[in-house]
Amino acid sequence: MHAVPARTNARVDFYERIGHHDLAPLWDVLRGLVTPEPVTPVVPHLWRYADIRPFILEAGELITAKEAERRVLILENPGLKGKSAITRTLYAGLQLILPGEVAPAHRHTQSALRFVVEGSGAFTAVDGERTVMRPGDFVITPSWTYHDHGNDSDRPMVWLDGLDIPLVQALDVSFAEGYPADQHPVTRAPGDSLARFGSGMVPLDAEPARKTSPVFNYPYARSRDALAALHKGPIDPHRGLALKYVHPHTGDWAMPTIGTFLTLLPTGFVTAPYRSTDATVYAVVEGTGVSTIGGQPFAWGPQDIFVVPSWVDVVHHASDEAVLFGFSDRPVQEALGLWRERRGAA
Ligand code: GTQ
Repeated sequence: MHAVPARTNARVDFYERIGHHDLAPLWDVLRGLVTPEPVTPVVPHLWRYADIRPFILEAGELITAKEAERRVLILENPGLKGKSAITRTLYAGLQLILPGEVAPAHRHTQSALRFVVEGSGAFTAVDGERTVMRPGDFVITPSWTYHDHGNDSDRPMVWLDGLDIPLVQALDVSFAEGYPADQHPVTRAPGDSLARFGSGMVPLDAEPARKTSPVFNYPYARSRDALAALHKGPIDPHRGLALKYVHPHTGDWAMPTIGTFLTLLPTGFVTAPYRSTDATVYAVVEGTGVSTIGGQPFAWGPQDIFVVPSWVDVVHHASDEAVLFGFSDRPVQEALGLWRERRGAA
């Protein structure tokens, strides 16, 4: 691209005059709009669970889940302060449900995922089916489905929420409403969706597939077993052993706006440099290691969360066998023909 044209007095005077008519000169801003490569305000960042856990529990003393509607501490990217966003299109937060609490039923056009970080045995109900959540489970709340959360266990429960809030905001398509009661009636037995859609089989005369996977809990035990079984086979040098969560009808991503995957990195494994256009949030399930993001090292352990911006090289080094859950807006980029990756240094 050529250099920015000089801002001569005559030009600046012109810009000023046309500004009053809600006009602006493209040539003065073009190079910042159509950049040769992604330019992002998003910065790499890591939240150490041990550091933030006390604040999550403190929030539990300040407000009830019911009053808050959702008692969540937002993981705000330091490059996006005040924007309630972890990347330009995605939101992430840590939600706390104390024993006996209920987060009341509502629905919204934003899609949500839950990834259990601490505790076991709380449930989320989606469209009349409850699923009990265990650490490492990946749970989906599809767009416009009623959902409430509750905790019948005797321990606090914390999970990572991932939502497409900034994307929905950019498109101005947010709709939301409460349900008249705290909890939506339960109409199906726990495990119904998984049995119906999650065993490599789907109902013979299934209704037309929806955009979001009907399997709304992908239990960690199963995903972990799959990765363990692949351990002896070939490993992608840039990605480690990586499996994506899929929609049983289409084989495509489980959610239309958020792509999710689980990665195993064997002990001592160092990934080759990798970058992609989808800024990605990682939650550490098992193991310890260091991820170097744009040359900056971030040491992580279980329950930590970190974010890799768009088009920045990442190298993961697992000190011991590690499992990482990841999510990004890749399905959106792929659907629009925009997604790119680069394997290895330039
Ligand atoms: O659980 O429905 O973190 O509506 C943000 C918005 C969680 C939820 C969030 C939400 C929810």
